[in-house]
Amino acid sequence: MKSNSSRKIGLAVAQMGPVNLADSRAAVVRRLVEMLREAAGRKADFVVFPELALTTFFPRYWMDEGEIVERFFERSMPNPEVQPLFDAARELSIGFYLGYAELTPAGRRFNTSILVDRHARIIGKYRKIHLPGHSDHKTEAPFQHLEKKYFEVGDLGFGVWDIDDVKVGMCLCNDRRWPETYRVMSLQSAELIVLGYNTPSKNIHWNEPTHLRTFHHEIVMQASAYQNAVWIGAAGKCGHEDGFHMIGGSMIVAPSGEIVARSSGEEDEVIAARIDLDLGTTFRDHVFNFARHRSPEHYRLIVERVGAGDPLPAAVLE
Ligand code: CDV
Repeated sequence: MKSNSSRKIGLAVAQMGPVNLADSRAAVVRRLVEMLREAAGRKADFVVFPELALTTFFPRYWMDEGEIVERFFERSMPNPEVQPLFDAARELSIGFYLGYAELTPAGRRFNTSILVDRHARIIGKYRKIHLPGHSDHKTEAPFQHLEKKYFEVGDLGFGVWDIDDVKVGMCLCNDRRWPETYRVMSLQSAELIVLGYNTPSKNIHWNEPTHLRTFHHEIVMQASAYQNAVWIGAAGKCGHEDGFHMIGGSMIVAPSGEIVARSSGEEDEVIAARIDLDLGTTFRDHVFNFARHRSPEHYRLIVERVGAGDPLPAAVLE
C-alpha cells in the first residue's frame, strides 16, 4: 500500500455478485482481475475481496468431504488458476485481501484469507476462528451451514501486518460479530481491519426477519470501528447463488463509526474511498486511549470463561 500524502490511502472494496456451482475458477478470477483494474483506475492502493471468493459458498451443501476438497479447496496459493490476479496486482502495484478454502500439505482444511502486497507477495495469512453453523446434516433445513464440518478452527490467531506503513489486521465473516476479534487486533495497533463475508439472508435456526441480517451486519462493524478506532473494509459475496440469497451491503467504515462508502446492488461492484488513517489516531489519543483508560484486571473473565456462568461473588461494600 502506498500513499501520496503521509497518512492517506486509497481503499477499495470489491463486492462480488453470485458465484454459481457451474462457474469455473478461471471465470471467477477474470471477474476479480476486472475489479482490481477498476479499483486501480480509481486510485486504490489496496482492494478487499470476499470470503471464499473463488467458489460458490459451498458450506450450504451437504457433500462428501472428498468431493468438497476436490471441487472447492486450493492446494497452493497462488496456483496457476489464481496467478492472473497476482500478475495484475504486481502490474498495477496494488495490494489485496482474498478469502479462499485452504487445503494444507498435511490435509488440514481452513477457511483462509491472505494479505498480498503491491509486489504480489503474500505477507500475511489468517485462518477463520469463529466458525458458525453445524456439522450434522439438517435434513429439514432449506440449506446447510456446514463450516463446522468442512473447516478446522483457525490456528494462527488474529494477526496484524505492516503493509507499506499501514498496520492491517484481517478476519472473516462471522468473526466480525465478536468484539474480541477487533480488540485483539487493535491491541496490536491495527489501523485498518479488512474482511470478507458470505451472509445468507435467511437464518436456518430461527425465522429471523431478513432486515435484521443487514442491520446486525452494519451495527457490529460501525460499533467496532468506533470502539477500536480502526477503519474497516468489508466485502460481501451476495445475490442469489443457485437460488440461495445472500446479503450485499459491502462497506467502508470510518473510526468514527460512520459508513463512508457502501455498495448499492447485489452484483460485482467496486466501492472506494480515500481514507485518512490519522482519523483513527485522533480517537486512539483521546476517548480510546487504551494505555490510559483500560483496566484489564477487571476483564479476566473474558479469557477465563468460554460460556456464561454464575455471577462472581459480590464485592464487600464498605
Ligand atoms: N460465512 C459466515 O460466517 N456467515 C455467517 C452466517 C452464518 C450468519 C455470518 O456471520 O455472516
